[in-house]
Amino acid sequence: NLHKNLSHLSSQQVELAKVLIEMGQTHLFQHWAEPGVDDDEKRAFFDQIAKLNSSYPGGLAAYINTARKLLADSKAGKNPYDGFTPSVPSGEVLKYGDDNFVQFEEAGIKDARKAAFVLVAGGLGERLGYNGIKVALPRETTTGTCFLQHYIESILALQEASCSLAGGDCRAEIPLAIMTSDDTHLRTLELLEKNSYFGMKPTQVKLLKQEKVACLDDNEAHLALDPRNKYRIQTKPHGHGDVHSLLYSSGLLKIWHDAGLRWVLFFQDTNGLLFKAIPAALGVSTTKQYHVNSLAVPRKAKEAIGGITKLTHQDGRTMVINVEYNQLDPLLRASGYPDGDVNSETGYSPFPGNINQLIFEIGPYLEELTRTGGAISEFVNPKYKDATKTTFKSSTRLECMMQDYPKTLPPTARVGFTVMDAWLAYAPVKNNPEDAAKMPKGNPYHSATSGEMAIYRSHSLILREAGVKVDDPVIQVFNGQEVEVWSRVVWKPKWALTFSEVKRKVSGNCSISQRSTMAIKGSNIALEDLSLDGALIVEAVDGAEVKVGGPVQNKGWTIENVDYKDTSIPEEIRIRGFKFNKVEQLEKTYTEPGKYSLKP
Ligand code: UGB
Repeated sequence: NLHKNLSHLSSQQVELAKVLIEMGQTHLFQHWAEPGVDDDEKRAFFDQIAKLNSSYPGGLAAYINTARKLLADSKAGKNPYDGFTPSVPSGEVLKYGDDNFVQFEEAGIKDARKAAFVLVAGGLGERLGYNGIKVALPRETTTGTCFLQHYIESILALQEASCSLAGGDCRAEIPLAIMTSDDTHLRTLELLEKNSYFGMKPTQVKLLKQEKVACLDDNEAHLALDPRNKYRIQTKPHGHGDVHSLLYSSGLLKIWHDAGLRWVLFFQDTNGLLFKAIPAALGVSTTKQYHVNSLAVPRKAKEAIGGITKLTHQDGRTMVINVEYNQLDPLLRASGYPDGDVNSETGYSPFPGNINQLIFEIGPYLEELTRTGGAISEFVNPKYKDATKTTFKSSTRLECMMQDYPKTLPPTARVGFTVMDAWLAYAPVKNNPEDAAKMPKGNPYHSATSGEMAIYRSHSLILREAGVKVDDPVIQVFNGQEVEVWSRVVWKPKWALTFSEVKRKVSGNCSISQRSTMAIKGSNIALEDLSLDGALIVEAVDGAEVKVGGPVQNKGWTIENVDYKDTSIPEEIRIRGFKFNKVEQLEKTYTEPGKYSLKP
């Protein structure tokens, strides 16, 4: 059939057909109609093949070869960690607010103007089951700011703070790249455009769309035809590891490097606390000159985040790398830890939890990607029909994870990690209410409920550390999850990015009661002898200097339970299990520059 069709194909199509035939993929053409029939479909088939070929480092041939090798290893039951012994690694463990932490924060802010940020946001968030894109979800519902807005405002605040530390004469624009996929691309672009890029210059933001990869039908890596269209290959997502090849093939990494940037910081779609940890983590990278620095938090055994592990090979090689949550327990059991992944006497697993916030030094990173073409270590996870492992229940594909990048680095590479408290650094929104409520007691829910409550806890604890008397939280249950409810305190990133900045803006005897809400939206708002029992919302333009103090008392905002099954309530609210009733508040907005005092 193909031969009959060949004379009708362009030279580029013939080349692609040859690659497929050489790679044992003739089955793709067996059902082809006579020349002249289905020609549009045949053209579309080759367009798809061309795309699959160009978007994978080394092309389709490399993809099929790797797939055959990994499928053979999987069939033979080969352990990817064969020959390696795991042990607990040592890294930089930071304590919020101490001198060391403050110094790292300052070093981080100083170098932030030489950083570029990369948000991986191509995932659909199947575990969460939310209908929209995850970056459009409110990070908290006191202000309703969505994740993407918060991320952009944090980057802009870093840019401003870093430039003023450099004497104010720098014109740095910290770039933001967002990896999207067919599932998220248009909606991400629309969110940005509808909101004028949340204050960032549109040229500062680059969207890089990841492509899906070809599915595989069997151990010989025969490409799977789409069951809905015999002229298409079935495709599935390849994973967040695509970010490396995209930064390389788009030329963006080289542009950043040539512009004198030194750091690239990767982050995920729904961690509302992340930017509290960025200054200090970047400070660790600059001070220790780490080529790779992963952020980690204490991890409960079996929590669905990877464990940072030191792996020592029989041949002497060692590496410090993330071992994904589903592999850590079997690896430990197979190598001298008969109980597997269990909590130690500290109540946590001895292996710190990877939160996939990675900081790379651009120079060595670009060098490595130039060597590898952006390809990183992959894996395959076929679901076999039976123990013979000869047929699959459904087609499979190769996958990759961005944190596996260090796997191919030489032993001379400086790879480290930084552990911070989870209350400060990590509050992802990954699980739907039903699954979250089933979490073993003591394990984090990682839900919309816990994600929002963690924001209030973090802000309350930071204020406490800065000397504010913040009441203890109360325990409440929302959507079947028991959470600590702290005072609902939030501030814009430009108010304070670091602990020193918070301390500069808080003075005298300040106190906040548990039932209170406080939102600070402006950079020059100082709290002086403030005693808050109710709700206080202060907004000020840059240039307006506001002192807020004295007793503020009103009925405040109350919290009402809502059920996640109640579809009369918008999805982004009901997945939290609560909403605020704005009964009474003191709300003040300063729109003109000047000096003001807000003292009721
Ligand atoms: N993502 C993409 O951009 N493209 C894809 O193809 C897939 C995902 P998940 P996962 O910190 O909590 C990771 O699904 O993969 C984006 C780490 O592997 O939320 O189960 C997606 O949009 C794990 O070690 O997480 O687990 C999202 O932003 C641990 O660190 C991000 O990739 C865990 O995250 C992560 O995707 C964690």
